[in-house]
Amino acid sequence: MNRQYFETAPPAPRSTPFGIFADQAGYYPSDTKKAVIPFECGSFTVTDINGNVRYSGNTVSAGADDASGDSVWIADFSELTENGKYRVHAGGKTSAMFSIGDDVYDDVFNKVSKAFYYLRCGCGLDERCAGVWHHGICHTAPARLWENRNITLDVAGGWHDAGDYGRYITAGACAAAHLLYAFRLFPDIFEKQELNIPEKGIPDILSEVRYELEWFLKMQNSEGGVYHKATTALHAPFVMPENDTAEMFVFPVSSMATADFAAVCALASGIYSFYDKDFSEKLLKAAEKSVEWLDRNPHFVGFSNPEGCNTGSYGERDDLSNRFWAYSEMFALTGDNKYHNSLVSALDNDFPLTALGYGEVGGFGTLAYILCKQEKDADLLQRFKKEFCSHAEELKKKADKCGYGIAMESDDYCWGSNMGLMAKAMIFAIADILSGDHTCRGYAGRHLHCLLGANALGISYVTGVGEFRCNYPHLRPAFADGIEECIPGMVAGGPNRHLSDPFARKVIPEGTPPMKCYADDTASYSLNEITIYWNSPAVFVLAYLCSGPDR
Ligand code: 9MR
Ligand code: ZN
Repeated sequence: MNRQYFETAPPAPRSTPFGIFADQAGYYPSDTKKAVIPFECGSFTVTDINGNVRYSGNTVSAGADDASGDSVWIADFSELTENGKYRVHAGGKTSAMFSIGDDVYDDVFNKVSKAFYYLRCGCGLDERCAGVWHHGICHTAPARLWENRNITLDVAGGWHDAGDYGRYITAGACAAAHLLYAFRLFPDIFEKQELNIPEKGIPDILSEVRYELEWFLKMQNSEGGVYHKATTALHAPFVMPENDTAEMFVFPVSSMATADFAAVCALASGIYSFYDKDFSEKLLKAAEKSVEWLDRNPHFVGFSNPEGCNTGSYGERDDLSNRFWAYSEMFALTGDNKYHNSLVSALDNDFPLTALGYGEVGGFGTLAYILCKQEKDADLLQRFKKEFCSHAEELKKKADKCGYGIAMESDDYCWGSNMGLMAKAMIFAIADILSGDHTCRGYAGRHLHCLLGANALGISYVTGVGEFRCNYPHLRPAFADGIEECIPGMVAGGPNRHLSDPFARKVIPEGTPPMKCYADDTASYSLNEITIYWNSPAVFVLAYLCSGPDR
């Protein structure tokens, strides 16, 4: 059983038994392979599973690292290319075990992809697909409109957002977009992937995303507006989803939700047209209807929690990038000039053009434009490509200054920092594809290495992956199921220097360096929750790395 959620005297966070930090999944044979050592030592060795030394070398100082507060030394064992299982040793310390081989990320790729199945709502999880983590049917009762309690509607389905059981359109749109663009850019890897989910016939990832999209379609009202979220009034207690029986509400329409909905339905319509014409057509019609709503409602319709509701709000200050994304996807799908005009007008406003998050979504819009087959404005196309490529160049400079080789600065360690980490790797992946600058691959890889253990706490932030890994995320079923091993493949939010919950403030001493502001404990929602849109960029990055040129 997990530790108690409500604690009076929280235990000190578990710390790694290892003193040298490497990617606990491992490295491809041809990769650059570097372990990070947070203490001075001259030489290091790498041993195989039998304890035989297979490589030795001298460490190189990488100086003081701001975010971790440590001075670090690098053990570069790139010359070791033979398949096997290894550990790095230096100064009497050792690393967790890792592999070198062509399949080192297959398991983690499958696990982070399968995580969405475990988060399905409105159904039970079958033992054949979910193993020990099976559970009963959840959240199928009709929901009530928050603003008109006489109206009930069926909004069953989709994925639970996170550690909570809420379902939110903008969050879902971001996750679905990461997965759909991953499929679009790296289809071969998904054609081969087997996730052991109930549906058959089309690539599993598309069945999984469709599960979310079917819920999306239920969230559109008759005028084309899209309800912002479906949640209970208050966050559920830490019970299994089938035991969360409080009344479900559907909250008012927002223009962000409506725009993101239109964008994702348009994007999906193009992709599913190769598999299911009727579904694709349905998505197109839904997208058109929501874009018409946007045209009729040019002003921002934001969202904040009404009195009496404490679930996620996903409020935004404006809907500029959301509208741009919607018009760009509609143009990409249809080639219709009216959408081109609208997307160009949307660019009169200022917003980041490479952001791939749940709030700022401009990067999805630029990607839609870059990748589509329609006749495009050559200058605009160039401008969008350049945005990604110069963003990657900026990130390279930051990464080269960091002891852990990543483009994360102290300020980047905020709530859900592992999403930022993966989003940076996505920029490198996209820049690689657009520019042919293959050095980007190594930079993307470093960000994955950090996620999987090459970080200042030596922890793998993915449940079920690595010898020392996160196992107690803020995730209701993982706590309530009574099973010691967490549901696998869940990406934890990660270090957050702002310590935004009471547990974090209790266990993390003031002045702790940003990269170390983390505790693997159920109680800490600002450090250790999981969400669909923290998993989805990891799927994208892994799809990219697993589809490398020599694989
Ligand atoms: O991911 C969100 C993070 O960026 C915000 O700082 C935080 C506080 O507003 O909320 C996070 O989103 C949560 C959402 O509101 C409800 N479901 C769980 C999400 C992850 O903690
Ligand atoms: Zn549910």
